[in-house]
Amino acid sequence: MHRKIIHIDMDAFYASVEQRDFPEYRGKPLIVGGPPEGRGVVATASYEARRFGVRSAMPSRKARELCPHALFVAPRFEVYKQVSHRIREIFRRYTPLIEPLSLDEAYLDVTEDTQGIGSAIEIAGLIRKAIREELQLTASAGISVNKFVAKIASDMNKPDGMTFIGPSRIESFMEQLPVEKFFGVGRVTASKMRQMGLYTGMDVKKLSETDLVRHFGKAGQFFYKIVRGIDERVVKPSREIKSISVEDTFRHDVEESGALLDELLQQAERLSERLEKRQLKGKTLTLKIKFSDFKQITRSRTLPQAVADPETVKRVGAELLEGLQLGGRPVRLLGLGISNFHRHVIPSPSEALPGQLRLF
Ligand code: DCP
Ligand code: MG
Repeated sequence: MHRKIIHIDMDAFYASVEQRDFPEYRGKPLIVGGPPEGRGVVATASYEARRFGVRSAMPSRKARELCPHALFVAPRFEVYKQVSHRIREIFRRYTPLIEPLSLDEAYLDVTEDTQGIGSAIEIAGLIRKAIREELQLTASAGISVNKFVAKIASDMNKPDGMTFIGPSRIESFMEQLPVEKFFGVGRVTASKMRQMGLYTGMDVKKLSETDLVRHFGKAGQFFYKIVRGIDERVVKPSREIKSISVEDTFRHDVEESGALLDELLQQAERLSERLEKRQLKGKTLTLKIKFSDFKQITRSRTLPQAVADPETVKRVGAELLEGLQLGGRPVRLLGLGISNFHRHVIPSPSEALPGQLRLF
């Protein structure tokens, strides 16, 4: 049973966002990065500038030599981050298994077709369409049965393209692949490989696993497998924070309502601090209480607006506590949490259509 992995990578990401937001940059060689007068470097360049040889990480001074009429603009990271969140929301419509590699790039495991779309190629197409229509940006996609091949594939028809490499093509694809494209092969390893006469996957395939490990250490094991089209690395979803809470188990049970309120107000302070540190705001506040007999209750309130400030957290927390009418019942644990940070678009299990994809 093969997995279905999609790798999505935005085209000339920062530059495309700038060209989207400022029509006067469209169709022009645009460089996002440090100014050419200083010692800055190019973060990225529009495809119009790439024609002149301008590349990411190149000194801006050199970029201006190559393309004297290029426009230089400073990056707006906050905007790129927001766009990145919007892209991830689109991904989530099709799978919860998303592993972002950077703001503009992610692996998706769509083996389980939660929406009943039918094929991974179609899913990739729908994602690219949504990105184009909702964000006015283009993305390229690679589709295959593992991460390695999907990632290389997404680069093959850039910009605004899509490449599918199915199971039957993987081995021949890997055989012709230059070793420089291997995952984790830096310049040092690549030149060592060339010295050994290893230029393509086919060359590497002729070596035994023992030989590869002798020459390249642990990476040798990976090379042995990858030239045979085997990459078992799973798509690891980034753990998104769903809630933040603080709680305390008291050394002695607390019965007095004033003392309990004091504890709660302290917790509200701590909770608010943690939220602000992470720059999060949430709509739902939850109070949790465990009694001396270990029975536990929670009470939540959802506010019309997301909050993080200590005053609101204290006020709502105190109201929740008051509403409980504890009447001196001994409390062993008190906790306060906040959740509901932003709207999720993952379909609930009842809406999701279970089932497997037909083979691509
Ligand atoms: N980036 C950067 N410095 C680098 C490489 C990239 O600041 N050395 C930033 C700018 C890019 C973004 O990360 O827009 C995404 O990197 P990519 O390598 O995916 O490059 P692009 O998306 O710009 O272009 P491509 O169309 O080749 O994906
Ligand atoms: Mg990109």
